[in-house]
Amino acid sequence: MEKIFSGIQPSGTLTLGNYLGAIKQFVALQNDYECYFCIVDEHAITVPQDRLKLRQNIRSLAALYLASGIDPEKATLFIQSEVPAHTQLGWMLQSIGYVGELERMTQYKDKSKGKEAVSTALLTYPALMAADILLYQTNVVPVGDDQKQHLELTRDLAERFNNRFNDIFTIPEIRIPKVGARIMSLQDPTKKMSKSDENEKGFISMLDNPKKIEKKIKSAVTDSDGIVKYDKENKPGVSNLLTIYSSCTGESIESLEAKYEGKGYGEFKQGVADAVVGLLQPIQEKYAVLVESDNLDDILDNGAEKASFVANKTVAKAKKAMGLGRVTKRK
Ligand code: ATP
Ligand code: LTN
Repeated sequence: MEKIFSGIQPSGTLTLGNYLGAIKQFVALQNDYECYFCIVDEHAITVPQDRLKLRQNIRSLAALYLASGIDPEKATLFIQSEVPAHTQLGWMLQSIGYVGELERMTQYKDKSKGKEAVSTALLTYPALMAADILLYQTNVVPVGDDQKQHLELTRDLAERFNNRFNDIFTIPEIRIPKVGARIMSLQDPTKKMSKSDENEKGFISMLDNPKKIEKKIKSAVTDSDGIVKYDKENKPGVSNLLTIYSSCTGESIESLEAKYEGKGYGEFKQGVADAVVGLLQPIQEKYAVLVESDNLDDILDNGAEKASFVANKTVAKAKKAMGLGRVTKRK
C-alpha cells in the first residue's frame, strides 16, 4: 500500500484554511493509503511559544484531527516530539542541506522579516520537515499550496542523499487540493488565512461559535460592485468566499454564481456563514467530548509506538549509509 505523511503545527487553533486545505483531504485519503498524520510540535518552537498554551494546542490539535474524521484504526496519529527519530534524521539531513537553499524559502523570509532575533531552527526547519516525510518512505504528501517549495526541497535532499550515500529514500510527490488549496484572509484577500495572524477577524477558527463565524464573514472584505462572480484578480474577496462556500458544501462555484445572480452580498454572505457553521458544528460537538477523554491519550501513545517502529528502521539505514556509529567486531 502506498504511504501518506502530513503534519500540522500546533501553533494556535486550526483555521478553516487548515481544514479545507489539509485535513479534509487527509480524511478522504485514509481509506486508500497507509497514513501517518503528525502534530509537528518541534516545528512550532521555531518561533517563540508560550509553554502552557503550546501543550494545550497539541492536545487540542489531536482532538481536532479525530473530530474531523481521522480514524485511528486506519491512520497513525502521533506527536512529533514523542518520536525521537524525527530530530535524529533531521540533523543528518541538515548536514547535506545548504544554507543558500534554506535562505531562499519563502516561509523563512516571511517569518523572519523585520525580526531582530531569528532562531536557527527557523532556517533549518525544512530539513526537519524533510525528515518527517522521508522516515516513512512516503509516496504522497497532501498539503496546501504554501508548502510546495518545502516539498521540492524535500525531494532535492532525498535525491542528494540517495546519490551520495545509498538509495534508501522514496522520493515523495506533493498533492494539492483542486479547490481550497489557498484560503485567503477575510480581511486581506491577498494574504493566506493563517492561524498565527494577529488580526483575529482575518481567520475563522475551527472552534469559533456560530455567532462569531457569522460576524467575521459579514465583515469580510469584498468590493463595491455587488456581483457574486469568481474573478480572483479583480474580485479577490468575493472569490475567496465563493471558494470557502464551495469547499464547505461541495456545490460548484458556477452553480453558486447562478444561485446568487442578482442578489446582494448580504444574502450571499449569510449563505457562506450557514455553510461554514453547517460544516464546523458537528466537528465541534465531537471535539468537546474527545479533548477531555482518556481515549485520546491511548490513541496518541499507540500512534507514537507505531510511528517509532517504522521511523527507527529508516534512521538505522540512514546512519549506516552515512557511516555513523561504529564497526562491530562482535560475531
Ligand atoms: P502558521 O500560521 O502558524 O504558520 P498555518 O495556519 O499556515 O500556520 P500550518 O500548520 O503551517 O498552518 O499548516 C498546516 C496545513 O494547512 C498545511 O498543509 C498547509 O499547507 C495548510 N494550510 C495552511 N493555511 C492554509 C490556507 N490558508 N489555505 C489552505 N491550506 C492551508
Ligand atoms: N511545514 C508545514 C508543516 C509540516 C509538514 C511536515 C507538512 C511539518 N512537517 C511534513 C507536511 C509534511 C507547515 O508549515 N504547514
